[in-house]
Amino acid sequence: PREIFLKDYKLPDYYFHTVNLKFSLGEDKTIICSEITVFPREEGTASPLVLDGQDLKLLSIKVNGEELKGEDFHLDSRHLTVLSPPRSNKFTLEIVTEIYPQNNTSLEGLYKSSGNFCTQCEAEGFRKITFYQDRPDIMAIYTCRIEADKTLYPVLLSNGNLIEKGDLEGGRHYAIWEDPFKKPCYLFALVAGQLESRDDTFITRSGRKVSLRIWTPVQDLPKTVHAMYSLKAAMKWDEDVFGLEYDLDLFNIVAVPDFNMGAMENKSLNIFNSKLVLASPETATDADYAAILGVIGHEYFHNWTGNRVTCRDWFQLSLKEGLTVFRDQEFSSDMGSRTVKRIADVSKLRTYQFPQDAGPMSHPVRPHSYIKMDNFYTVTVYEKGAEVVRMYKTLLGSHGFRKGMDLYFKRHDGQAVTCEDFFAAMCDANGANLSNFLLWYSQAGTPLFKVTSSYDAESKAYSLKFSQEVPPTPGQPVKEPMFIPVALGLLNSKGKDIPLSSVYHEGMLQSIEKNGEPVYTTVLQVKKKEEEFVFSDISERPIPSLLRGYSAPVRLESDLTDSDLFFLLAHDSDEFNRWEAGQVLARKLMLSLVADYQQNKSLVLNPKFVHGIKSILCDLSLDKEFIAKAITLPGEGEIMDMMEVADPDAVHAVRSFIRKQLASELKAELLSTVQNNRSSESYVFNHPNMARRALKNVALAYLASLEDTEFTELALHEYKSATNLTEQFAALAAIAQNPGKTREEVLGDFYSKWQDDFLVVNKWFALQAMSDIPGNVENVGKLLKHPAFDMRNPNKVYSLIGGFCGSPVNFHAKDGSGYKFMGEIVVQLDKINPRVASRMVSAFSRWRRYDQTRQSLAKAQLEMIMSTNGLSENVFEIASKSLA
Ligand code: BAL
Ligand code: ZN
Repeated sequence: PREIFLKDYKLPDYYFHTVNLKFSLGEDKTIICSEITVFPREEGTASPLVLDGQDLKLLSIKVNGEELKGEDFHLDSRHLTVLSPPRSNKFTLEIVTEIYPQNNTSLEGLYKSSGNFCTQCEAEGFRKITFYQDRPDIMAIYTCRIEADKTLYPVLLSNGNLIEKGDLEGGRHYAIWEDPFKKPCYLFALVAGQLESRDDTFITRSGRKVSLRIWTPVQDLPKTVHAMYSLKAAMKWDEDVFGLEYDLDLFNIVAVPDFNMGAMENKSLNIFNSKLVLASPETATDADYAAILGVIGHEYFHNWTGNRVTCRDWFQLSLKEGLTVFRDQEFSSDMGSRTVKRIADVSKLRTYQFPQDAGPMSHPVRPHSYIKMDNFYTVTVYEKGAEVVRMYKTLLGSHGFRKGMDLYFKRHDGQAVTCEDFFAAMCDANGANLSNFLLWYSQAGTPLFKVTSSYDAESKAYSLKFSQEVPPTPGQPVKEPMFIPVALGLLNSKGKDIPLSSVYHEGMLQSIEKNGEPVYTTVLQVKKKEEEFVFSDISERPIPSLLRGYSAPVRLESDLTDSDLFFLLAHDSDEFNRWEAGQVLARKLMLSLVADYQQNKSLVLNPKFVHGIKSILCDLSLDKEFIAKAITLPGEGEIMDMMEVADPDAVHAVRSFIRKQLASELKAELLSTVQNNRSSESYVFNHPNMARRALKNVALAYLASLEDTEFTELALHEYKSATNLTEQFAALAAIAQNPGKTREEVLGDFYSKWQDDFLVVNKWFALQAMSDIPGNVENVGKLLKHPAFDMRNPNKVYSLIGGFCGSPVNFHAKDGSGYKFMGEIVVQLDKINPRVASRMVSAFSRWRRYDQTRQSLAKAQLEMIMSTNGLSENVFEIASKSLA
């Protein structure tokens, strides 16, 4: 397989102006006629025109109406090359291809899902539809004519506006769509099938009426209410916050059950994985409702950040994804609780991105190379990329950030651009010099950021010394210091923020006042390997609240004592840092208990920690979802990530021990938390209700961990009396923690209740797959044969097989059973859907983090995968880099 490098980027020799596509959809084959107007970048060029194409049957190729002969072009398994295109300033290219969507299990290009036709072109799926320059800097105006059987496919959709439709002979019909905005081919979409729509309208701020349609099979239409609410909320929010208005008269969303990703932002025809559209209180949890809101927002926001302004090449993916994730995070924050959303996003970063950044697949936010672009739709490009965008906002302020965004659109609307263009717009709009900030795009690895403090009572000076180190990552042994924005406050002994007006830095006194007033949070700019800031006139030793709101994606190590941390947990005005203080304490505690466990010492829980958790649990002034987050221990993965040699058994034992201990000591408080947070009212999706349910569910899970009949009965009662899935599923999960008859009965009951709803059944698969019950691999093996399971459906694979990797004790079972199971699945899956298979093989990538026995068992599976005949490039890239 060939590796592609950012440094090799070249402008295309030819651009495309208009693209006229005609699809004739059939049961055995689909014929596509493509007519393209081509113009050379430099007039008179003699370069051949190289088109991408994969799994296509070429039926004919014409240039300016003349059929090309064999010697005029070259065809291989990946390219079609027109050897001597006309040396005119414009010519037409007509290509006819034949494809077989009904056999396309990769779910890239044109394929069938539940009998309907649909497409997925990002990143490089368009080349499975027709020969094309499949790269995002080729932007053209598209027209699309779709022809199909009218009974089987009554609905025919593509991008833009419907300009014509009609009936044809033989029970067929057609529709012609025209998209007035130029776009790269990855944003092309087509849908044909038996679908019905929920219709609504949105009046834009300039008074234009936009028709909104959400398409699903008829029986699912009642479950699209929340998706429509989310879409309208997103459209309004983008107008209010960024001044961005929708630009066409129609916006379509289609939900399909078979989809590799969450959703896709095709121009005016978003295609979604059903699980991110369909919701009802009985069949979707609060987490699903929140995910739908966020992802509907995300795809809609791409209309400006991605579609109107797109990426020059795929290395720039974070230009649109990091920015759009940041936008969807902000949207969800504004619609719910900002602190809780920030906690959730930072937890995700720590749980998934930090380990990626510390392993063999570590890559910068803008990767330098790839074998298969599909492998770079990662938490680094998305979530760390969003943190990079957030840092611009932290440094420039809300107003400055908005000015930067306005300039970005003004300069680049209709263009395919780079991360430097975004950076330049941010700097130029603000007259800012962000010197080495661009390193965030090019250097991989999570910076280790150390802070030490000292206070001199005599001079009333408080000093903070920062030092940073970016660890080596594959291909990048030596790193430069990063630009780290440190949002900071200082607390006095009463727990109040000290007003800050100036700071000494490099021998200069810098004012940090705003409009002549002191501030309570300032943003220090740390750019060197070592740097000191000194605050004067501080009348007592303060407690620093560092990296407020998590102002930079770094691993912070500070000299704060446990008592400082308890103090911050109780008093910090920055709610995020209150939570963070609790997490730092919990991480320290867990790591020290893990050491005890490994030395066969008996485990004892620090009473101060129990007391800290108790005071949070009982603090009625706090937001309930904040409490739920604050009393939840860091995940096992997060703790393993901090260990020299990851020990899944020890970490699991310790986390379970602390949970049980807390449950036992806080039994009464937890029980009243469950009792006081019941509600007989019908389901409402809003923050207070979600917060109430979240807290109740966390408390119930703690109690059920005690394996006490009283609490099993309580969980059973909650299961039976629940009127929504959020509470019912949480009760099921609480019961399912403990092996036994009740577990089996309730799991059976749940399946029989929901067997006809595939999305709920996926949750049932995932719950069992993620279980920590010893030897669970056998159970998961049985579930693979369950009639509801299907390896061709990505959601089912992510639930059952992805879910299994979510249980460190079982995936990393010392006998190698988890690895063997996964190795075999990856090989099987790769033949069906390489993109999904490569996500699964990623579970192995950090095998070197474990002990010798586990290392050799995992390595053997990776080698077995590598030796498989016909391995996809997707899996090859991950497996080979993991072994390197
Ligand atoms: N562009 C792929 C799906 C998404 O991130 O929106
Ligand atoms: Zn996106």
